[in-house]
Amino acid sequence: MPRELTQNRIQKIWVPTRDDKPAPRRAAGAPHLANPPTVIVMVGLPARGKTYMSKKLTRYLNWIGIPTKVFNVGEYRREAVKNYSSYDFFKSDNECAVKIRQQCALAALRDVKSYLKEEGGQVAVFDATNTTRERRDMILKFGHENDFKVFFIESVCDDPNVIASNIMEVKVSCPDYKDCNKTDAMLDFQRRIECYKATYQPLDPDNLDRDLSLIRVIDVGRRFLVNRIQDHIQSKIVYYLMNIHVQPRTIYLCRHGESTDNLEGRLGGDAGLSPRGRQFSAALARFVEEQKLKNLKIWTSQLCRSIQTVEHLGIPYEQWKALNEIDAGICEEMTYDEVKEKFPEEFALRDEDKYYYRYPAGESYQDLVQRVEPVIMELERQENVLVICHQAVMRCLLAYFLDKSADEMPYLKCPLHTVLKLTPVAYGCKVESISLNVEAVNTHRDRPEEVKRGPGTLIRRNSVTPLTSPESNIKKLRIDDLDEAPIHELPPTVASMGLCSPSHLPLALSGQHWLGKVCLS
Ligand code: ADP
Ligand code: FDP
Ligand code: F6P
Repeated sequence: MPRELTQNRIQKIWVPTRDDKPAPRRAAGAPHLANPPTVIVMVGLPARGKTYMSKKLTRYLNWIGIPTKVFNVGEYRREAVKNYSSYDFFKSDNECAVKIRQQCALAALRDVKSYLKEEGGQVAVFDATNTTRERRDMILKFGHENDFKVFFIESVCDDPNVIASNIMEVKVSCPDYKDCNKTDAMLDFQRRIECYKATYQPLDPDNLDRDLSLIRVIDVGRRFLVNRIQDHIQSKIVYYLMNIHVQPRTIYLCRHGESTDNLEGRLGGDAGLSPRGRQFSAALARFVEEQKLKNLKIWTSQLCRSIQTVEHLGIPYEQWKALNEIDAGICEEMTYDEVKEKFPEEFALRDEDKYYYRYPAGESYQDLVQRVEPVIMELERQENVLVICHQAVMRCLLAYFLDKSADEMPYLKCPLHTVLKLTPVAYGCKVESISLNVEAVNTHRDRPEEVKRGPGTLIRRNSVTPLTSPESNIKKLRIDDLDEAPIHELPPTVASMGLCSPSHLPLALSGQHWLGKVCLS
């Protein structure tokens, strides 16, 4: 018998009306979730862009609504070994250090497991070198035992200039080298890479690894080898990795100039610019000229106010329907006060959950993210681009670049007549806000104070790693056992790091070795 349906008031999706019958119990041994979680396993020598890809991919997956988190084994190791002394630690015959590294990997896998089984995560990125077949077999076994899909991403690059510039960009300033000058740090890191090379067994999709799901990213994305893609998420990951690049560039985001509807506080519509809106468009033309950018591309929406804004620039531009403002459905062209008066329940529902709230016959921020995803993908492919769009659309784009959660996105501040300049730096993005000094109305409405925010109905996290999370009660590797070890009993390399004897190592790193509170070195 088909069940009766009710429309969910926030998302306007039809769902079965609740009845009192208990949910069917899953028989023991029955197959688990229809779509089991995925562990992405990074593979490659140090300084091959694994952390860069892990973080960037995680940001993307979270933004499209797939809860994802990075587990960086380097951070677990730095937590366990406070005072890194030299590349000796990474020698394959340094038995004590090998054990520590193994335990750090196990500890990270334990966190992967609780993230995917208990915390609602869908994808975990296991960011370590994973350069030996033994390590990868261990991860495959872990995946099999827990019903997780496993997908490998290997970065292969032997260009010494690329490697040296990667080390210079991110490694010489990492906590391992806090008391070290850049030249010594560079040298030590290169020797560390040599240690890994001694035991590196690359993925072998033609033979030993032919049954694995994997992508090999070769020479910073010049070539790719893809094997056995299992599902939609994996194909999205492959598509994403094939579109990103590392060339320096700048992305500029702004809204159209002030419109006559903005002056009246009206939502949506297709009005033209106000006199101040036209002044902004002239100021934007001067600003673009001053930036002296090579091959700047300009994209607008298909709405009158954004096209009028760009027309002043006298530069060819591209119109994207995907950049049109959020469709406010039955509330189009009303002011917030009119919406509150005519549709008080809808107005309150939007305040309750602005990201998921869909206007009747219109869109939600969640819908917008789907609509602008092709714009993000194309932005990833391009170099310098200026995007002239709208308040809600700009918030969606900005949330992607700044790794903002679904909860924060609809309240990001994107004032009129202000350009945001985004420049890629290390693992993230620098943002500068440049006001072009043309007055405009304020169209931002803050989150109402009285709206209570309990835990959301769906997971809405941004991509933080457990050990760097700003949240207070996140797990942290407890290293008391290591610190209390009698240093004189240790092998020389380990003693110099103020470490443990093997017998003091928390061998399986069980749950009780993890405590609350974050401590960052
Ligand atoms: P790893 O995690 O492999 O030790 P990182 O991610 O910390 O290396 O290295 C960051 C650097 O790698 C950045 O300078 C970035 O530009 C560069 N990078 C990004 N993707 C790649 C790639 N596919 N191959 C080589 N280098 C890359
Ligand atoms: P990272 O450079 O990102 O800090 O250098 C390799 C390294 O990562 C070490 O920090 C870390 O101990 C190691 O990778 C983790 O991977 P393995 O367990 O594969 O050694
Ligand atoms: O008010 C300008 C505007 O771009 C409207 O067209 C649009 O409905 C609104 O901003 C989106 O902002 P919010 O989601 O905060 O209502």
